[in-house]
Amino acid sequence: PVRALIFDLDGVLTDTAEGHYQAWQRLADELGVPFDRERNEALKGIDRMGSLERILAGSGKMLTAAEKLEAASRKNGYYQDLIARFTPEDLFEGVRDLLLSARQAGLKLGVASASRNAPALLTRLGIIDLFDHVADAGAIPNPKPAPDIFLSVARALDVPAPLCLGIEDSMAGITAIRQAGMPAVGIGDPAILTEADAVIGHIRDFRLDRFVRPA
Ligand code: G16
Ligand code: MG
Repeated sequence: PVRALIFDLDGVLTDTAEGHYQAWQRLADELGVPFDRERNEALKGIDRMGSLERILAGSGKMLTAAEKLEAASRKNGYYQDLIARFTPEDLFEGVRDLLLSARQAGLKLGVASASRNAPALLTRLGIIDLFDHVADAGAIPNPKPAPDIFLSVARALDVPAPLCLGIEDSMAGITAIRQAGMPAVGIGDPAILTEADAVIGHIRDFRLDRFVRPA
């Protein structure tokens, strides 16, 4: 029986996946490198510098280390402008009820987001207190698709990995969950999230009684 739920944030609990996309698109346009929604799909769940490296790879554009830092921080500024006005209204439909009923059912709840903006965003969304643990993305050695972030949340929750259910919208994140030895629920398109054990279109369709059998 599942004893813990470990959620990704961006694209699972709220629509920041679109904000990340728009911020990268703006930066790519400024740098004059090719980028579009399809390329963005592979960036979901990938950390900030890793995303920039992927955008530059194959573009023919070379940046110095200092220029890369500046570009990554410029993207983060665009992104932060987009999420500055987020409130609890911006939670995806059903999220708050899901978290409350999961807690009531005695499940531990964690967040495994690659985003360094995650704690501030969870605070703005008014749900940070519903989680037993929120990963510190800056303190995790190997980013998604490595399993480290999910394993570190499982450890903090004191629940063995196979008894944690991971919930993700990105290919990199689903790979990370499976590598961690956890069952994975994908949010999005089953044709993209092929490694997930189950895929649903939206978090509002997450049914506790489907995914979490009673102990
Ligand atoms: C998220 C997004 C990624 C983003 C990463 C780092 O991961 O999916 O697009 O690049 O965080 O975010 P930041 O630049 O805010 O540190 P997740 O794991 O929440 O989907
Ligand atoms: Mg995500």
